[in-house]
Amino acid sequence: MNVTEPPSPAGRLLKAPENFISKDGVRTVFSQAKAGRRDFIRNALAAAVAGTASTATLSQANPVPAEGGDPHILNLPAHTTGLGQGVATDGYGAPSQFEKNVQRRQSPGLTQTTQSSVSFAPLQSLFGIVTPSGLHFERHHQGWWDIDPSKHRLMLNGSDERMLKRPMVFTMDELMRLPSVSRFHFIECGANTGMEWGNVAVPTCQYSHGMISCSEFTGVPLKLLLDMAGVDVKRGRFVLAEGADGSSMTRTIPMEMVESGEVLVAYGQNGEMLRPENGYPLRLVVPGVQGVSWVKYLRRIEVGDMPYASKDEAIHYIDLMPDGRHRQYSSIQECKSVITTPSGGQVLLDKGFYQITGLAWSGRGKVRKVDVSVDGGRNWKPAQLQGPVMDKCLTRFTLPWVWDGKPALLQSRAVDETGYVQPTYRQLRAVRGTRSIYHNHSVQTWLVQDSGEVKNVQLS
Ligand SMILES: Nc1nc2c(c(=O)[nH]1)N[C@H]1C(S)=C(S)[C@@H](COP(=O)(O)O)O[C@H]1N2
Ligand SMILES: [Mo]
Repeated sequence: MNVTEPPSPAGRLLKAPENFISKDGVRTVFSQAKAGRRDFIRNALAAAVAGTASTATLSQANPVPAEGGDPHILNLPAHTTGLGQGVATDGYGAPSQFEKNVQRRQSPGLTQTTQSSVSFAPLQSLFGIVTPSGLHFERHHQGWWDIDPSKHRLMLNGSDERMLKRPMVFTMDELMRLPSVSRFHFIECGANTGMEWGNVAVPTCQYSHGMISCSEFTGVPLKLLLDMAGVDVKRGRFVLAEGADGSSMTRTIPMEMVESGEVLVAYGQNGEMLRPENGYPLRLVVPGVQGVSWVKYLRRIEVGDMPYASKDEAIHYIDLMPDGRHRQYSSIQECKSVITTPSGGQVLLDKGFYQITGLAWSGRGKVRKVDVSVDGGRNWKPAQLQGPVMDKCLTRFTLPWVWDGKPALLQSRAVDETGYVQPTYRQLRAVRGTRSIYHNHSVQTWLVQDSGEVKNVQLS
């Protein structure tokens, strides 16, 4: 990798692009400083060193008004002089037409299929920690269904009658009258960032990290249902979760996770019912565990005394180790983070002040700390964590930064409450090799080129 590449032929990209959001869904980072305003840069630099951006510094980020006045202010637009649109009489609200390029997308690096496929969430265009439901990533092994909730059933049984005394069947109505909880959690596919194992640098963080989303889920703790059905947790140390779609999705969940009360039989997502793509009307929520265990269209839970070795845990979702053996049941998503702005595909239009921001998470608890480097990991600065910092949930971090116009290598490194530190590629590959697909949680590097274009690179 070469950090001193010559300036791009187009030279500096000082002109604002036509669209607020580019066609490929990348929100361009606009420069906030005008060339020549050295005092601004100096103040911003001081603030960045101090780790905060003072109001005085930021107030200087205003562009100098155009000569003769800004026509967008001086000429009253139709929306100021005319009558706006009426309130909704029916129908479901939709985003602004100007945001239409913010979409879930299929990766250019993967075979374009529909039913057994993935669509990635546009992380680079999102704020805070909650993923809007219409932008939640999708992973279907056999396509999605919009199942009639009045016909959907959840069955509970034991692998024999000693595991569970009273096999039960619930309708949606019966489930929804039970005590429920609402909790914020991330869901990450075990294959997220999988392509990068082989040193394939996909262009944007949508494709490198977009198989993660975060929602407020509402549902009934599975523990409550199993207690109603008379589970014997001394014998029944595992449950099998089964979906109602044609993928025969079945996964083993250890009973201690269920006993903790964290595993939910969920029907709610971000204040409304689950979206069909995300398992409507019922899905399992298994906080901290890879997405495949969050069985959608959940129709059956069986209690048993050993792991089930189903196809999606015996031959899929296993990690190929350097010695040629496979690691199974490695389901917890380890501590990981990614800078979402500036990130691959974005363009910094001028040197000066930018807020670096990104997401951090851990399947083992809360994020304790995130450090950010702008020189490829030589020096680190602690980022600010935006509250609330929640258990097994995305955490937003920020760091003020003044770009000096020279190539920079941006990285983030998260530490969770167990003290676990997100590894570099070198550290991860030393243990896991290079031929895995799943569970890549390495530090990600974005190269800011002197043209302002940001590119995905790997440091060896
Ligand atoms: N029934 C069923 N459940 C499923 C799947 C599926 O194909 N069918 N895909 C799994 C995988 S691999 C992942 S990563 C998550 C994706 O959830 P999402 O589509 O809501 O993002 O659902 C899991 N649960
Ligand atoms: Mo997945």
